[in-house]
Amino acid sequence: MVKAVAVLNSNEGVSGTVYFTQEGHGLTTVTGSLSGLKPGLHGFHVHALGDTTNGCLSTGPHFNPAGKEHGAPEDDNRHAGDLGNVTVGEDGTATFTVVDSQIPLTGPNSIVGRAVVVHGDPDDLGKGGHELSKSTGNAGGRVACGIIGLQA
Ligand SMILES: [Cu+2]
Ligand SMILES: [Zn+2]
Repeated sequence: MVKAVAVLNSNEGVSGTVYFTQEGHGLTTVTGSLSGLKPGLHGFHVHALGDTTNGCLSTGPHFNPAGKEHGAPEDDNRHAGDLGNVTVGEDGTATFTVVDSQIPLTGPNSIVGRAVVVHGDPDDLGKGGHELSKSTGNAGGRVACGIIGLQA
């Protein structure tokens, strides 16, 4: 079992922790909790770079080793980092579990050392018809992010 964690920080009052586990070469399970967000859907992605020198802006685009378009987690044509949306309740918090096949913790496409990013708006999953739908899901600003690091 390989484990990783990202502690999310923000200068907009959002915080949270996201845990990743993977058994062998199997699926990766993502569990997390977030607080300080507006209620509703928020885009949730793995971005390519573990660089927060300029806040969440410097984490680069969505992790996309296969050179595909932005999409929903269940789509064939999606970025590896496309984990869809998290749902925030009226109290501003979210707890979630995501199971995914494209975000391994080992090997050439490992997400360790990259960043998890939460956005201010819903991810349209590539289907919104906006000029940004096929690149970012038009999910708005990057309100919190954290670098994914290995855990004991
Ligand atoms: Cu993102
Ligand atoms: Zn994407």
